[in-house]
Amino acid sequence: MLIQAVIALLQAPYANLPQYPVANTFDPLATPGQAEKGIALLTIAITTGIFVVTAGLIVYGIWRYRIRPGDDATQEPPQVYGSNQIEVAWTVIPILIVFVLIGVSVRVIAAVQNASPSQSSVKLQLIGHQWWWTVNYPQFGVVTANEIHVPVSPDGKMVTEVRLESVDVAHSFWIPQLAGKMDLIPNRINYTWIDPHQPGVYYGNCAEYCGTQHANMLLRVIAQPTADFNRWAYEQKQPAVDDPNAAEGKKAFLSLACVNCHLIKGTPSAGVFGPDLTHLMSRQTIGAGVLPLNHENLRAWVNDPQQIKPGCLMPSMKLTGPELDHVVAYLETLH
Ligand code: HEC
Ligand SMILES: [Cu+2]
Repeated sequence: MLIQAVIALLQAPYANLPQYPVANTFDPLATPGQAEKGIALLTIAITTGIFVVTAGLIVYGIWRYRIRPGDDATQEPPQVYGSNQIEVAWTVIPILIVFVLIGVSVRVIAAVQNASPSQSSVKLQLIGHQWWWTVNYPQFGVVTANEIHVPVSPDGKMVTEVRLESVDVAHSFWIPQLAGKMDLIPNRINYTWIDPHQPGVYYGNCAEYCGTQHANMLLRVIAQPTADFNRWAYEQKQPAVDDPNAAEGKKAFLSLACVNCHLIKGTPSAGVFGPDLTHLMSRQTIGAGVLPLNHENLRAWVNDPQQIKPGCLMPSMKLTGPELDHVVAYLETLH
């Protein structure tokens, strides 16, 4: 209860949406996820059958031909060599099983890949970095990081097309309840799509080992009613808030190397090596899900990200105490 209350508090902006933090492949809530669950169940059914038959035969053999009183322990049992029927059977049956599984998988892969999204689909470009995600909406002029907002698609019609790219190594997109896995590969463009049938916050992660902080390369999909999604996109498109109360922090930020790596729309800070910070405070987490976004965590992150996400590609900027306070105060105005 307490933990849930704390989580709800931390995620206040979307507290009204159901959370799906246990990413359960067997409880899919989007069309590609449902198709993939079908393959998973069929594979489990077939392999369970194989296990039961082989384990059963082994147990039967052990029991049926066990040593009994009066057996001569020095005497070898009769040796039987070769049986064409049996050899053919245990070659052909596994081949058939493999082809059935290939056929079913190919059919689902083709169905997901060839589905032609409607003209009205939301187009999203997802770029993998060590160890975070750029989330780009070219249609709306919106760039953000680590959190994907999409319209909910109760009838499977309001589809979000996801174009997957990588700037460094291979990553993989996996939101177990929606779709995946689809790799993000350098110098290649892959596509997939999602159509969450219910509003909610769906958790996912990078599913391809991509270096030290691979395990902290998390991703969230926030599926909202279309009107809420449009409002979010409109707000994200705006340049950063320019709060005069944070002028000192802004000055400090702009005088530091932060500007080489971070973009804050409407300021001279135009780096793209790190996440876009224009609407930092609209997100739920920092460091691609490593910590919830709140004052303490943000301060600790800016002070030394290497303490929180060792090996991540943001160095400690070694700010002095007052400088750190000002910069964090400025970041906290970026709603
Ligand atoms: C060398 C480039 C670089 C510099 C300089 C840099 N950062 Fe970063 N920053 C990054 C990278 C890369 C990440 C993403 C790290 C990750 O999640 O693995 C990041 C993440 C962040 C985040 C978390 C964003 C999010 O949504 O997860 C904040 C806040 C941040 N930086 C603030 C700053 C501030 C303030 C400064 C200057 C004092 C600064 N950064 C300097 C590269 C840099
Ligand atoms: Cu990765």
